[in-house]
Amino acid sequence: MTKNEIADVLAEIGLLMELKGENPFKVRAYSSGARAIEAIEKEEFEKLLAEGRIQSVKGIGEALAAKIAELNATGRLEFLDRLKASIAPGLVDMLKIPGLGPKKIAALGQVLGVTTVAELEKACKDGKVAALAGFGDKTQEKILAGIRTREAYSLRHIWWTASDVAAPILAGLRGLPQVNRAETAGSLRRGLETVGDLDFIVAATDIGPVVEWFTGQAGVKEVTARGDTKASVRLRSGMQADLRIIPESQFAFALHHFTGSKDHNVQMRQRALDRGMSLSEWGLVPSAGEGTAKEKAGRSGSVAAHDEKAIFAALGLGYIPPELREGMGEIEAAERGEIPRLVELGDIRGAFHNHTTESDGSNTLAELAAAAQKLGWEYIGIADHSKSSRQANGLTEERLLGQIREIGSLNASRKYGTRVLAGTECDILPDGRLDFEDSVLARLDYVVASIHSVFSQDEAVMTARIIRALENPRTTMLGHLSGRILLEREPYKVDAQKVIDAAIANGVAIELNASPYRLDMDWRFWRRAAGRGLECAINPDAHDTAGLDHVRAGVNSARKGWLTRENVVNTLPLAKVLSWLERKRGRK
Ligand code: DGT
Ligand code: CA
Ligand code: CA
Ligand code: ZN
Repeated sequence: MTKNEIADVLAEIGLLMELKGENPFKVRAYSSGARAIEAIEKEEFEKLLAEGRIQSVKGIGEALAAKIAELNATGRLEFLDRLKASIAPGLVDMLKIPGLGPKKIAALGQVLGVTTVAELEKACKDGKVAALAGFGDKTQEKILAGIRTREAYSLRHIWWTASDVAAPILAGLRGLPQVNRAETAGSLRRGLETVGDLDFIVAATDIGPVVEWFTGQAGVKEVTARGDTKASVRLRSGMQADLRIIPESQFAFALHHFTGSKDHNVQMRQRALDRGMSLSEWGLVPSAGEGTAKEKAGRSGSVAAHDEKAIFAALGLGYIPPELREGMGEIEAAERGEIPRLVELGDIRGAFHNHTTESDGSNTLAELAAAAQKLGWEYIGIADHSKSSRQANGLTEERLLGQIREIGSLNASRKYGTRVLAGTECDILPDGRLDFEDSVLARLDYVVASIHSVFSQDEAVMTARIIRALENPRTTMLGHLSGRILLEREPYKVDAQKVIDAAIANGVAIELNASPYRLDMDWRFWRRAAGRGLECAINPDAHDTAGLDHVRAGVNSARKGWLTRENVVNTLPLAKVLSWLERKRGRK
């Protein structure tokens, strides 16, 4: 287990003990132990562990030291397993309700005896929660609203997770001897930021064995439907997956239909009707004459299409990539031959916003540089947190200057083929000032300005705050515009359109934060904004070397936002990026 994983386990123990209503001193020992471990360097931590001296860290007593050793040796902890078993799972579920912390949950459990979310909901509706000391009407309403949000969230999954779950299923299907072609469809294929269920489309010579394999996979918890040509399963991960099997000749039509979106399909069908045709999952057939679309498919007058390109062509359209099929003007653009060449993963030559162990990342500067070199990147930017982000171990001026020197000597050593750029993810303070003085910011290659505190300002105040930061001539780009965490935290209130206007007016780029949990600024804003000249940086916001791979999710969202290579700064080669940064600094 890594240092950060061990810290997470200790923090979880603290949380669970608090939930159980245990002695606050014990609770605090675990939560402060977790923080103590987060604060020490990775190398230092590993050295202390190896030498059996972890107890020398302030805040780590005998009991914690033993647990850390067990976690490090086995990756598990018996104590945690027992602790979990001793708490009603419903109480743990309640931790996911926004606005409900462990202390409140413990009180609800002890006083009202509720042990499930459903019981809690009923208690709220009966007004029992409001009557409790320390709760009140407002809190009760907040809990009810939180339960509703949680329900809506639990039905969807972030794209990254869905794609991880889908990949081995797709590979498994393709590996079956009966399968000619197999693809994922639905929101997953469209690269939507969250996915409801997984859809698989298969052309097969023999249906039975394919359904057998699909419903019998190791990850299947329950088979929810089984028909002649389709099956649905619920997976252990909680995800639902649909399989549809069709004859080879209909594959392209089914793939197009089940890729959606619904809005795109409705517009495509209307277009077919306007041409005297009828488009469905079965084919593209003349609307006149006897018989259903299914019966007409393959008969004379019906269109044969080996791939989707042929379907679009038959309706007088250029190919529309799945990411654009949201019914948001793509058909009109395809009619005019104006579907752009969208940015691709292979266009990315580096990235700006990444964290090291100096703040809250778990890999060092050198480790990130090595990983970037492995990806073939020409440059990697380091943007650790600034001093006000204490929870993320933000850098003081002194530490930042030290890091700039370290980056300088790493580049001078020419040890890695990837150039390291010195930046900061600088907090935007509540009044819109930046967290570092101008003299410090002037030493950097660039500045990513982000909001990390006081999320609750009203919209006008928050918007003005961000715009003030954009007007600062040191700001190169704005980090995660809305602060949303997908399926977890709502965005703070901000007028995105005004922020975009200000970014364009001040020559500041906006990041497309590629963390699969953020994907912020949202793709729905990009097409129009880029059309008006807004520059985009696809930033992985990596907190470890594996996180660099998240640019993949960012590229997906950029494509959904109709962005081309020209709109994305980090597709530029090193020399051009350096002069771009120089120009930005030249704004002063
Ligand atoms: P999801 O799963 O909620 O993230 O969203 P999708 O888009 O994957 O939707 P899903 O799984 O219900 O269906 C896959 C596609 O099948 C959908 O994008 C379009 C097509 N489809 C499903 N039901 C309908 C429908 O009632 N009308 C039309 N036009 N298309 C449909
Ligand atoms: Ca789906
Ligand atoms: Ca589905
Ligand atoms: Zn941030």
